Amino acid sequence: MQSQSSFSLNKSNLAMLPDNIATPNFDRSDVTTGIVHIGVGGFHRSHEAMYVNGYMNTTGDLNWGICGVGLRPADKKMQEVLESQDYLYSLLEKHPSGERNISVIGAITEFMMATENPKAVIDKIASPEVKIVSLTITEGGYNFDPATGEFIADNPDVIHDVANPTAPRLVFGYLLTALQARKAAGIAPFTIMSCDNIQHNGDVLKAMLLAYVNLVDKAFAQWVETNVAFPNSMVDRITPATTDEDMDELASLGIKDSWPVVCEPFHQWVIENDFCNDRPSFESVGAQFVKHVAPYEKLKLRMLNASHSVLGLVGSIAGLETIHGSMENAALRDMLGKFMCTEVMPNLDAVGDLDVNEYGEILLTRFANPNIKDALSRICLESSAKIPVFLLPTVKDNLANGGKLDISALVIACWAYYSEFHTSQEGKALLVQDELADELQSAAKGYEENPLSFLTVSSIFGELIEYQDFTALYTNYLSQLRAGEPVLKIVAALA
Ligand code: CS2
Repeated sequence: MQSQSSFSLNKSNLAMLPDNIATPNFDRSDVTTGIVHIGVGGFHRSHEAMYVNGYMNTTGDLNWGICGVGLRPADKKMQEVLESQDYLYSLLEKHPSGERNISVIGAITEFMMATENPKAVIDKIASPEVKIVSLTITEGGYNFDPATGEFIADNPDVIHDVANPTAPRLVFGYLLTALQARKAAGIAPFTIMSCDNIQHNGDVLKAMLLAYVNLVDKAFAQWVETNVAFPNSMVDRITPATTDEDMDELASLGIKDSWPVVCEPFHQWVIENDFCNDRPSFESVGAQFVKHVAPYEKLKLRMLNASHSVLGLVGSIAGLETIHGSMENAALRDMLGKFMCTEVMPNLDAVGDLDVNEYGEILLTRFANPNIKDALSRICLESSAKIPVFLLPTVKDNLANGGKLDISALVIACWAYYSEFHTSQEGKALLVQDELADELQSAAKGYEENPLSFLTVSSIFGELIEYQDFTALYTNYLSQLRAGEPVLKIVAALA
C-alpha cells in the first residue's frame, strides 16, 4: 500500500524525500573519519551513530564521521546494503501512541570488512584522524570466562592472532597492531570506547586487551596501560530486529531502505569523561558525562536487561512472542514489577539524583510500547552470555544478604526447560542461538539423574549449585514445569 512516491535511499535522492523526514544538514563530502566502529548492527545505528549524526548536524564539526568495520563474515550484508545506499540509513522511532519520527542518518561514511582486507582496517585505525575506536561486539566478543572474568588465552582465535598480527580474527589483534603502528609513527593513541552491555565495559575491555597484549609484548602492555583510555559507559535504547513490515511501512512513507533501523523514542548514554585523544562534545546532544558510571550501568543491566530476560525466558516457555505481548499478561507484568522491587532494587546503589522507583515505572511503560514488537527470540539469543551479567549478580547479592530469590529461581528453571527441550511447554519450537547451546542442553538433559544438572555448568553458574536457599526454589519450579504445570499458572501464584 504505497500512498506516495517512494525513493531509494541514496545521496542523490535525499532532496526528494518528504519534508517530514529529517536528513543530515551537513555536507557529507566534507566529513572526515574520526571514529572507527567495530560491530555495526541495529544498536550502533540507533545509538552512537544517531548521537554522532546529531552532533554533526548541530555543531557543523565534521571531523567525526564513522568508518564501520565488520569482523565476521556475517557483517558482509550490512556492508553491501550500506554501500548501496551511500552509507545512509533511516531511523524509525516508534512512540507508544503510534506517532513516528523518521530521520536519515548520515554519520557513517565508510565500511570495511576485516575478513577481506585486514590491512586496510589496521591502516584506517592507525591513521591520525581517527581519535576513537568504539565497539559493539556483544558480551561474547570480549573473550572472557563468565565465571572467572579471566581472558580465555587458549581460544584458538587468540592463538591464531598471536601468530598472525597483521591478519587477526578478534578485535584485540586489530587494536594492538594499530596502536603499535601509531606509537612507532609518533601518533597519539585513540580512545577505545566499549558500547556493550557489560558492567564496567571499559575496564573489562582494558583488562582483556592487556591480557592479549601481554601474550605478545609485555613492554607494550605497560605502554597501553599508561597511554590508552577506556571510558566506561552505560548505553540504552531498545532496538528490535528490523522486519519486512518496517521496510514496507517506510516505503509507504516515502523511503525505500533495504535495512532501516527501528527503535523506541527513549535513549540514554552515560559516559565517564576519560579520553586520551579528542572527542566530540556528545553532551551537546544529550549524552551525560559522569565521574563514575558504575551505578548507572548496574541499574540498567540489573533492571532493564534482567527484566528483558525474565520476560524472554518465562514468556517463551509460555508460548508468547514479544515483550509488549508479555506485558499484556497481567500476572507476568505484576511479577516483573515484583521482581524489580523485591529482588533487584534492594541491591542497587544510589544513582546520582535519579529515582530508582521512577526508573522502574518508566521501564514498564517502555516495555509495553505496542509498536516496538521486540521479539522474545531476540532477547533469548546468547542467554549464556547475558544471564551471568544481567541476573546472576542479583542472585549472588540476595544469597549473601538473605534477599528474595523466588522469581530469579523461576527464571533459571525456565531457562533449563528452554535449554533442554528447545520448545515452549506446548511444544512450539523456540529459536536457539547460543555459543553454549549444546553444553546447556546436555546438562539440562541430565535432570532425571540429578535435578540440579543444569546448574552444573559452572562456567555460567559458578557455585550456585551449593546454595540450598536457591536450589530448593529452583528444583520446585523446574519439577512443576516438567510435570506440565503451565508457567503462567506458576507466575500467577507468585505475583
Ligand atoms: C536486551 C538488550 O539483548 C537483550 O537481552 O535486553 O538488547 C536491550 O534491548 C538493550 O540493552 C536496551 O538498551
